[in-house]
Amino acid sequence: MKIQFQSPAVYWTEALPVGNGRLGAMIFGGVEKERIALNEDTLWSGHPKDWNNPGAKEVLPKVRELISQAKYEEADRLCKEMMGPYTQSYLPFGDLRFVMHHGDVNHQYIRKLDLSTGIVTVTYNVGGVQYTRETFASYPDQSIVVRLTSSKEGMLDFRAWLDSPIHYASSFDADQKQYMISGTAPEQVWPSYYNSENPIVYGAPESSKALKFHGGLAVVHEGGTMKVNADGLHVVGATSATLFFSAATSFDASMGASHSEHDLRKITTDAIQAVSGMTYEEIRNRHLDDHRKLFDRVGLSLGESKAPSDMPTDRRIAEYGSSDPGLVELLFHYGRYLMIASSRPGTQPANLQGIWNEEMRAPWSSNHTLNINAEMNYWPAESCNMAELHEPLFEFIRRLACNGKETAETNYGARGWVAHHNSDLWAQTAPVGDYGDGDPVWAYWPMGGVWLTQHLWEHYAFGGDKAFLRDTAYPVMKEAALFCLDWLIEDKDGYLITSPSTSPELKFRVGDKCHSVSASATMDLSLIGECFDNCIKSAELLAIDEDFARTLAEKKQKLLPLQIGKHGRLQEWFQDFEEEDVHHRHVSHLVGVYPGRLITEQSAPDLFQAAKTSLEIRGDGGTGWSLGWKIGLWARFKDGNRAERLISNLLTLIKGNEPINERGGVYANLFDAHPPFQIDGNFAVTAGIAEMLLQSHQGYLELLPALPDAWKDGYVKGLRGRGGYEVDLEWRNGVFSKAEIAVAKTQTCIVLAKQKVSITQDGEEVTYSHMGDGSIGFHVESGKRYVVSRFA
Ligand code: FUC
Repeated sequence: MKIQFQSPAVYWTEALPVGNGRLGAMIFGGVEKERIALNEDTLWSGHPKDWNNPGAKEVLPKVRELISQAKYEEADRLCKEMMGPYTQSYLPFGDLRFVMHHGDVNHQYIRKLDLSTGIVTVTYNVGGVQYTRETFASYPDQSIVVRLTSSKEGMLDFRAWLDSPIHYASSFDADQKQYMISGTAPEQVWPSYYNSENPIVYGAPESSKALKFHGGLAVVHEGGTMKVNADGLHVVGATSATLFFSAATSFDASMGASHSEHDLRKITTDAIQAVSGMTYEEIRNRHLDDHRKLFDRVGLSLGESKAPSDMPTDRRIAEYGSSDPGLVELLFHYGRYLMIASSRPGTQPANLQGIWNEEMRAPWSSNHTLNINAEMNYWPAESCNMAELHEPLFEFIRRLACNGKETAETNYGARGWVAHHNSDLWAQTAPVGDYGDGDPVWAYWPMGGVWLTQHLWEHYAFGGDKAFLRDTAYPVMKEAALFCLDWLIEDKDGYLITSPSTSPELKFRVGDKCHSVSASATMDLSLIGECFDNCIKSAELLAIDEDFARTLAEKKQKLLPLQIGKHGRLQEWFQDFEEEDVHHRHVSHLVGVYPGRLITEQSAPDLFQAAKTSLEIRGDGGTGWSLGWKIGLWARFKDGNRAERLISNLLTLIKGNEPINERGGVYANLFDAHPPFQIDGNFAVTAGIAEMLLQSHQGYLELLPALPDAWKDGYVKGLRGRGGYEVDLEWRNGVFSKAEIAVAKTQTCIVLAKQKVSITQDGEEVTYSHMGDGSIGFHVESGKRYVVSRFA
């Protein structure tokens, strides 16, 4: 459960993350000079603005006409006129720094993050004195807490302060004993891939509509003295000291804008006063209780590891092999840890970097990228028992649905709501690309909203909360489906198609040229088909909207069928084009296999096989998130060894200064490396491992569907299955031995296990019947646990 090193971090991707959903910190662990890089999840550039493009409506029929005439080059060009502005950027908050007045020479240095406690500990010895620092982000107390102690009395001498790469002013308050920084965020930060002479634009602080931010730092010390001045907090001769950091911005979630009346200084000071009024033990225990309530829900054992327990994590990654399944366990738990740390009810959803970012112009603006990354972030939320941490995404979808209604109307004259490939704190819903700068192959993709609604359905499918389905999920799903109804057009054969359409980020070849937009990418049809299915089922469950559901069913029948192309692959576009890059990182056309459930072995065996062939040809390489997606896909194809190979590929150590490229892996701190750092791969591998051990997308629980040979003996505890199940599983010698299923709903439980089993409840035998397809069904009652054991 530990990520550990024997030296301080040099690169930010070697530092150790803590977070409470809103406040994030990366601990470098410098001995003399410490840097703790800080984030607050609402600190973004920009402000709400009109990003809709009424001109798109005029252009749309012309683009469609060009596509129908196979004039793709002209269509690409004209499609650029349908774009809007780039999104804004997620910003760093600043740094908490301190200088220890004991020099840099030290012994016995250890820096570690314990995932089970959410605490980063740095220990070292200077001149016979043992120094210890503990850092954590408290959710109950909304602050970052750093505890410093020395083993000998009175040996702590240090100065601590805050700074920021954003324009800021510092101040101090002698009465409150606080050091503070505040400022106003830039009004515009251009994406790092956009050439601009003036990429970071500040407004006049008095009139700027950009966000204000404020952070405060205070210290409580035992022994010694403390003074605060313009250089920071100075502690001399203390035996222990606790630093408290809290921060706020003027972002008002209910307005979706900056609220000039928020008293940031008061909000921050109140938080600091409340937390600093408690003993350290109390604060720490409150944090531990909160963290463990979430973290302890799931357990995993994949066999014995030969790696020495004190081995630094970067070495462990570099030397990873089959004798270290513990590293896979660590990677699995890390995804859960990072979600607990970056996504809590009431916070913003995890962005491309979760909540951790040190750059003013972060890669891809560290925004919400909807054509894979934002969804991927939440793949483990339900299966890995963190359903309530899914909430920030739902709230974000709700905001997108409001803004996206206007975009649908203004840009396309369509009903319902639409979101495209990128979004930000302001819930931008228009296509990006700066009105023609971007390439439509990535900038033009109107399926963002449709894909996101899958998460609303899945939350219901796992937990069975009908009120959520009725009040939160269905209204938003229905509006996304309405958009699809208006977006679909008939082709010459009477099939419903989408146009213009891209298969995210991958061009197709016609002759010696590559193009971006055509019609009916397989991904569009898969997402729309599944959105319609989910709406139809919801309407039935809620006993409403019968006519609407019937319309959707009719339209679904008329969707252009998915096709199998040359080489037996699932075709990616409406025609059997060659792709620009046969090993491209996106596997968009396979979305119906995973995370979707449109294409299964049962429902569409030929397409399922074709999808597998497509994945085979795409290969086992790719960016971090691409490897993560492929783990889940191979799990759905029931190939555990292949999924495990992809996990090994992901466990490639990437250096902190590696530029953006397509060779995925992990950094020393196990952050997923696209590279650069992108958190989606961390979440995908966690979800993928869960998918290897338990599947539930076909109406039954499938136990150990893709167990690799390398994981001989093991168990997993606390995974969730659709239908209100919580499942513990054990296996021996690669064979299922026992499952315990906790049930939240009285119903027939259907289980697919390859072995002959017996079932008991509280020691009593439970009768079951064979369902014909190898599965068994038995009656279960809400609140009870059932034990499924293999016959010896
Ligand atoms: C998509 C991907 C890139 C990157 C970016 C943030 O555009 O194609 O690889 O992950 O999002």
